[in-house]
Amino acid sequence: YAAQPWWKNAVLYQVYPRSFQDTNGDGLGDLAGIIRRLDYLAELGVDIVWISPIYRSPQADNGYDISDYRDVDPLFGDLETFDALVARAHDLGMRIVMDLVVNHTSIEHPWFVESASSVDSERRDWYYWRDPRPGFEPGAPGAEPTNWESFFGGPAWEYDASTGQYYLHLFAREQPDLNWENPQVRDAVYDMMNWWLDRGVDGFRVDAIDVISKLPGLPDGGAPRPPFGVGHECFADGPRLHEFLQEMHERTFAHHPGSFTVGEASNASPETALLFCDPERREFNMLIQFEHVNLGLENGKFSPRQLAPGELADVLTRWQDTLGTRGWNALYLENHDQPRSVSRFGDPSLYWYESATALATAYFLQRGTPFIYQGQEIGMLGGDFTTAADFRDVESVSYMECLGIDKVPEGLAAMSRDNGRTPMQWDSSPAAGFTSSEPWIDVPPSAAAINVAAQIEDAGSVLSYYKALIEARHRVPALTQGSFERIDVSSPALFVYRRQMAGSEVLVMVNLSGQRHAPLFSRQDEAVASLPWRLYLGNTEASQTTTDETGNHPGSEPTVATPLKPWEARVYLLA
Ligand code: TEU
Ligand code: CA
Repeated sequence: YAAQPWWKNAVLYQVYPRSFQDTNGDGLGDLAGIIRRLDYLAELGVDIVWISPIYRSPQADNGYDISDYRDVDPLFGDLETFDALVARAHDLGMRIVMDLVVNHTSIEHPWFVESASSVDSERRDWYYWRDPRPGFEPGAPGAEPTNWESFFGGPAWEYDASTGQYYLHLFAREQPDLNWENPQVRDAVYDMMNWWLDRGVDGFRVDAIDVISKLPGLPDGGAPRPPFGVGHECFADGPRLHEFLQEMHERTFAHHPGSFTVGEASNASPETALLFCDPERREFNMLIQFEHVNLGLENGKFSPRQLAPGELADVLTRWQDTLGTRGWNALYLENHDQPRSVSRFGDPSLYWYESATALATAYFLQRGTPFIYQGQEIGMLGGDFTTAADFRDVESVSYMECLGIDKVPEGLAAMSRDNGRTPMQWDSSPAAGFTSSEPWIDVPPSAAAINVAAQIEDAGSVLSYYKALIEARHRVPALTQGSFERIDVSSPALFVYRRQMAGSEVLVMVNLSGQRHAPLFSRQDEAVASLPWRLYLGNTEASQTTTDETGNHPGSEPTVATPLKPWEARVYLLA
């Protein structure tokens, strides 16, 4: 086979440092905590660790508001500890990927402080400063330069009385947008990136990258497109976006061959995703897209509707088909911005184990690089948010402030980003082994039963199942290089797909519902169904997750025609 980039055969694990492992008893996770748990990650089989921002930051958005790109926040440790972390990870054969937040800085970044100091500041143009709308009292509602809404709700402009102008912030008001039109800004960003790459970092996950290029003239926006607000079309996928990304590649990654890059693009469709990840365009290796996690949010981010069976699988299939063999998918169900997948897409009360492992099987074996978010590998559930005081996230806190009530609406409790930010559940002690003191955010009650200590020795646990999936990705060539082909078995709840290449073939069958379903292969696919498949991995007792050294599965095996139990998952190899 043609030599392929290393990251196609890799599994990535995302660490949210604030919630991973505390070592100094301040209730906040830290770099020393990540170092302590690197063995756990290596043992799991992880190849890449993406660490959410650890740079110096006032923490208005948990580190996504950076005040010094070249230092570590004292909350997390220092540069020396970071270097030690990278070195230790490399010793264990893992790579370290940093979060790169360059659509905006913190208001405390010296660039912004200088920019805000006067309309004549040399750095005034490093950010977007505009006059109030003519005819309006400066600072009064309606005087914002455009009608754009911030991702976190409310206007995307903040008035600065001292210079009489507004600055743009697509996210929180503590996160002013950098002006990418200014070449000095871009130079400063690329210098900083090279500084980290030279230091030994293996790549970047590039935050909110599809909004760095704004429409010239900054016009008003039209109707909102939920879950996005007004003005989205004026800054998402802007006219110079790809020019900037190709320049970034040329100036940074091109000088660090083998570095890993994934962009985050909330606006991407499968068609536009190819613009970012087609290798010939030299931008990113892959893209974090949002279509599947935004399903059912047409009425707003905090008014989710029930998904119909098959909706999730249909979207994922479209991404597989459109990216095809040209692009490459970042495969994920969870991250620090999303609710826990079992809570959102599964059935935590009746089929916790089955739905956690079925969802895992459904996404993990597709064509692309699988991402695991900390705690997902043990089937962690969302938090328990009943009053406004339970929230920590800037987005949820300001949403509650706007509502002006104390009782938490169901949709917010279900969708709040804090669901993904509760402490990693290492054991069943009161703070889940995360800290020796009070954690910065509550540990959910489910931690008593769902934790690493309870699962690590158990071959039938969610954790062991993830381990088996990772092993499969490393062992079975078709899972990396094979084509993807969805097979219609006439039931929308059944997600059946085949991965295929010369000499290696896999059939994945997942029931994404709480009802039993029999697969009905079409005449055209009967030939596929009758191939000599042998069961390799599954989540029912009849298909225990353990296999012997030859990869063979002992015991009685369901055939591909056997009806699937609620949330049953099976993985077959061609004998
Ligand atoms: O997220 C950007 C993004 O587009 C969304 O996930 C956004 O957080 C969501 O729509 C709000 O509900 C990235 C980071 O992942 C996120 O944590 C940061 O808050 C954001 O950028 C700003 O840096
Ligand atoms: Ca700490």
